[in-house]
Amino acid sequence: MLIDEIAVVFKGGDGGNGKVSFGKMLRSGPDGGNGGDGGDLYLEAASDLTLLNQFSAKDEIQAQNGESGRKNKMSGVKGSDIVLFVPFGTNIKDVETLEEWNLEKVHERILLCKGGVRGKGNWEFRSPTNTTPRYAESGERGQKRNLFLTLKFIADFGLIGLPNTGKSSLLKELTNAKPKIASYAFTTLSPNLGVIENGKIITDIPGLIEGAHLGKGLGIRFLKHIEKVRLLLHCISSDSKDAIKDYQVVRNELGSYNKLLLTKREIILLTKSDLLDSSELKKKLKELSKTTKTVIKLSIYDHPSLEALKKVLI
Ligand SMILES: Nc1nc2c(ncn2[C@@H]2O[C@H](COP(=O)(O)OP(=O)(O)OP(=O)(O)O)[C@@H](O)[C@H]2O)c(=O)[nH]1
Ligand SMILES: [Mg+2]
Repeated sequence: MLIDEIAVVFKGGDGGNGKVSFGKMLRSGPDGGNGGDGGDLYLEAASDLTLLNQFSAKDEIQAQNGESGRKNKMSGVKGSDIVLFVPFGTNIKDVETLEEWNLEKVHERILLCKGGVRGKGNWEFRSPTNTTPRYAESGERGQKRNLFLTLKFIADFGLIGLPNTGKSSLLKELTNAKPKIASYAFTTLSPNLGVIENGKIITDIPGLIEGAHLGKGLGIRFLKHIEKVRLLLHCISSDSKDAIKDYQVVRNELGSYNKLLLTKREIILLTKSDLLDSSELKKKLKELSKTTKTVIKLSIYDHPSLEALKKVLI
């Protein structure tokens, strides 16, 4: 499961309260210490695109609170800062203030929620006119933000197409990913990610069917993922009865969801080429050349064809 959009609540730690106390000896005066400052909450970009998944089961994440002040003028310990890692390319929006941040590069870090300032203990409030202050400050609350995190980019290459066209099989052959593969439709329920040799990321988008933009099959959730891919690898199976029709069905879904998807760069992959003899293959390739897109035939059982594709991608 790849989460690419999620609402979260993040918070800085609360400042610790100041202490009210007095020394044991008669007239030894106030000795309540200050609280500790609350910890700050930072976000840092990292290269793992699945990092937003960590927030799915959590209501609120916060940095550590500062401790309260103690007797003998001892300050409470400062709360620890927390650094949360999110994928690079994450857009962060505060849904109340509408402030916005973009973490574009790995290791880029922002301070998102400041910890609350500590409260002063009663020792700090002593004065010649008030030698026995019986009050102390409360620590400030840590800064709390309601946020919406969106991953703007998922992969360099997205394998798309009708169900069962061999998308996941290709991902498995080209990368170290281990997607589920089976001879029925909708084997893949959410995109898997893999890395090809040059560090580029490739993903298998779950199969699209006619009406996907209206919610049929796995619906628009994955059309949304396609928006976040740079180049489309449109898989059409060699055993298709009508390759052009298969192509058009998927293109129609893309266009009905968002016209801009049709302007994305695209290469057609004629998959499972081992199922046809060479004259049948030629015929299929000729049909598909009507699309004016680059068409590459391949099979997971034909190693050189996979190497050739890798070269094109790199
Ligand atoms: N003969 C042959 N079969 C293949 C090839 N590639 C994949 N298959 C088979 O085709 C079936 C579907 O493969 P998947 O990789 O699961 O297809 P998919 O497009 O990811 O399917 P969905 O996730 O359901 O959309 C499996 O039984 C594969 O073993 C190929 O190059 N040649
Ligand atoms: Mg699949």
